[in-house]
Amino acid sequence: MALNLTPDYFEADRKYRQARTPAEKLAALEEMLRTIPKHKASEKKQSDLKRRISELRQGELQKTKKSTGLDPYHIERQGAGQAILIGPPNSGKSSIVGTLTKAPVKITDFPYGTPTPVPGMAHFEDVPIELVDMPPVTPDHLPGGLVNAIRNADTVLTVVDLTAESVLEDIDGLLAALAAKNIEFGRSEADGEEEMRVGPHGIILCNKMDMPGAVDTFQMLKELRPAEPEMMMVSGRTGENLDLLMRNLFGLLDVIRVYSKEPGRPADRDKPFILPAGSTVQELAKHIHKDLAANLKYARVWGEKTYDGQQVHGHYTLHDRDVVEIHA
Ligand SMILES: Nc1nc2c(ncn2[C@@H]2O[C@H](COP(=O)(O)OP(=O)(O)O)[C@@H](O)[C@H]2O)c(=O)[nH]1
Ligand SMILES: [Mg+2]
Repeated sequence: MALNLTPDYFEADRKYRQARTPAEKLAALEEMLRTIPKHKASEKKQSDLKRRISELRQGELQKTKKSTGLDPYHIERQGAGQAILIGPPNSGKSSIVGTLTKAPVKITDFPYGTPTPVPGMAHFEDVPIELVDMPPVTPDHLPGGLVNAIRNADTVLTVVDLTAESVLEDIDGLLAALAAKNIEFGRSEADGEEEMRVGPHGIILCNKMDMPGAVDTFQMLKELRPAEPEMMMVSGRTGENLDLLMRNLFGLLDVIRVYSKEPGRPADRDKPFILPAGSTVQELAKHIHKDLAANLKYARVWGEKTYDGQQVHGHYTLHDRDVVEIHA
């Protein structure tokens, strides 16, 4: 049955996906609950929203209660999005973060080399994406703080070791433990073309593809496991396929980058503005400065979908890599 979601709902959903803080997430979720069409087909979705709202409120309450002592698992979000790496000891989480970022990770051949989260900044082209290396987890050991960090991430990378005998159980065990905490990565709630998502995206990173037999093991896992969540094979040691991983992380964020330019000057290519996919010229202007949005007259756009310097209105939808000259 179709959910017949409204533009207001999609707008709230978009805000939710872009929210950086629990307070912003809470506001967006409440808006989603307010705007979702109330009928039989959307009941499950409504109760999911209610559950997320109450979890977030709980989390905020806890925070005010224990104002002393920081949550060791909480890492401030930086960059265009945050991906956190979880998985059993020695699967290669620290190696992957170490290869992609300048973070001071510790790579060890003993199990508990990473006692606290270590964030680092990785890049897809000119887009910064934060990676967070986490202490090891097992299905029986998922600390509450870590579960919260997972809920607040954009993407969860579950890292497993292709040379471990237990690789299939490692994947299934961790996914089941997360599902028990209501964190599910598949598109199980997809309803026709209307994809529903309240939690983070998930990718399973099958690491150590450089080792003998690892590629065969990966093929076997592909045959045994469902298509979702997506599985990729990588090597934290040689770096193989990590470029693909970064491209995938960028794709999942569902953002565009645009460059601003001033009349008569070249575009500022150093630092893109990162905006939710579907953003308009008006939204870019608001992002730059609220006065600019109020005084916006028109803009000129250079990009794949326009002819050079094409004049557009505020409601023009921007595309990835557009160059925009705002006239106010
Ligand atoms: N061959 C191979 N070894 C790896 C790879 N990634 C990590 N390792 C080794 O696996 C062990 C554990 O790595 P580490 O990154 O500390 O794992 P973590 O406990 O998940 O953070 C170390 O001995 C690494 O050198 C990889 O892609 N290929
Ligand atoms: Mg580690």
